[in-house]
Amino acid sequence: LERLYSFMVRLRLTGGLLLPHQWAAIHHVAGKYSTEVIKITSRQTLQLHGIIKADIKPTLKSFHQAELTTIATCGDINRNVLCSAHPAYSVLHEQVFDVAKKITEKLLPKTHGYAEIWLDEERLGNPELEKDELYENRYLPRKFKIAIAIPPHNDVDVFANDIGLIAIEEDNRLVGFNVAIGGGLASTHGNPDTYPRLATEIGFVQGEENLINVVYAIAAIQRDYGNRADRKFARLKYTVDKYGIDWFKQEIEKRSGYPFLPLKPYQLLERADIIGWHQNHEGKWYYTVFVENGRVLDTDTAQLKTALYEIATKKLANFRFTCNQNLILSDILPVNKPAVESVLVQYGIIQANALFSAIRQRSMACVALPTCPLALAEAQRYFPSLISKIELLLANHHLENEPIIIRMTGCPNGCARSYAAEIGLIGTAIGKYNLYLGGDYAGFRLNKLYKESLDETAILQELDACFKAFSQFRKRGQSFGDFSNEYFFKS
Ligand code: SRM
Ligand code: SF4
Repeated sequence: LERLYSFMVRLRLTGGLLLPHQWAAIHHVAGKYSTEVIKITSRQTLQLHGIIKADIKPTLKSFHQAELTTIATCGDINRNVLCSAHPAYSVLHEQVFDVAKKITEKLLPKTHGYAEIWLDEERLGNPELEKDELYENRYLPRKFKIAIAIPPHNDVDVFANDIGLIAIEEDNRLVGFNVAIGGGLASTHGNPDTYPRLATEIGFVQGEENLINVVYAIAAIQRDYGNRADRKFARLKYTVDKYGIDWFKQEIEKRSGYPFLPLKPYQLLERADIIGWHQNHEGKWYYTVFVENGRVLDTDTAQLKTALYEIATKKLANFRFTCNQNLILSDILPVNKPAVESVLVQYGIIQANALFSAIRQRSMACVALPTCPLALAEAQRYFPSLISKIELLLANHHLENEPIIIRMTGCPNGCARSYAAEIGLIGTAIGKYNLYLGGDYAGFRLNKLYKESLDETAILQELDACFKAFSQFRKRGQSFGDFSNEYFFKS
């Protein structure tokens, strides 16, 4: 008798966009094969958990019928390419989204194995057809991540990626991208040689074709020079630090044939999703739903899963996922807005959204227990109740409207990007967390370790003291992250 193995599957969803029939398909697959909860991830896609081994193939086939795939969403390969999700932030949104799709295509593996194994397609039997110039026969040394931000929004946490691209707009035109390399967040407790790192900007690239060549060259350099002996040091950030930025930049220029131009100025101001109704440049509406830790399900107070299914089956909106694990119902024609509104009210979504505090709206936790095998502590199951207690502390110091970015992960891998938060909590053991402070609001600065291995009582005591100092000594308009960085880490 075989053990009852169960698995998680993750979709590849460039820029986090789903059409209504695809959401309906996922709704059915989740009901039939998984735990029924649909999880929006911190990389703008969806995961289903608890799929037993025998159901994997039917699951992937159902996805395929809905023109969806799970190819290369795990493993040592380019992962889901992120793209700013907010349709109203710029008229360039569609153009940038197309660039993200082209990068995805360029860096997809050429193997036919996925189709043969999971979709029962015929074996090609001709290795020539599967020749893969980028991945060759060895893939990359480690996972590889790319994100594109559209200023002034940094919802993608662009500098946390191996390659971060910042779209540059001049006179309402997309003129190119600033390129940053070497971001990555994981570290290992007790191993100071491992570290989180934000990507370093190296230059500006004009034109889409040049950009794709530059991105391809970076991946190829990592393939050739990345550490294949020790997986702990195999991410691009270590390759960049080992060989140096100057060498890396020259090597990209040599391989791509494109000399970088000087960096262009831009401003990143915001990482949070702005909950509620907004209108884009074409007059279409979109509604951003706060989905706590990305878990789409029905509760007593709000039946989000049912509401979304109804919106999908009536084809009232597209579905866009944000890197803050939230959902945007987008591309809503003005004539359909009342119908969407009525579904959202009927199932309690608009009422629930109105109650979320500023800090909760900016909170994010990773999956952690019980499904993540690497978790040392709870995260998404526990964080909501901790936030409720933190809300009370903030209210005591008259800080309840303070927009603080707070994130929790169950281990130092940083899947909810806890190292890039103003307050980061990183699990060390069951019920214990390291407390990090001092990241900035827009995502340009990592936080720093403030106190180690705290239980809940100690976390709340420490934060209470921090909020007290903040309310007394902050400079006018200073964010909590900037205050903490200055006040608690002055040497
Ligand atoms: Fe992650 C591994 C969940 C975003 C760094 N991550 C895992 C695994 C697959 C555990 C495993 O290897 O067995 C987790 C599955 C848990 C579960 O039960 O579902 C997992 N990671 C997640 C998600 C679902 C967290 C979430 O709650 O949203 C995110 C899925 C993203 C996606 O759609 O592809 C997720 N992971 C991230 C991020 C954030 C990001 O990419 O913006 C990071 C930090 C950035 C980075 O990569 O540096 C991240 N995950 C890791 C690492 C550490 C990588 C490293 O450099 O060492 C691991 C462990 C590993 O790769 O060995 C890991
Ligand atoms: Fe699992 Fe750690 Fe990632 Fe959380 S941060 S999902 S505990 S690997």
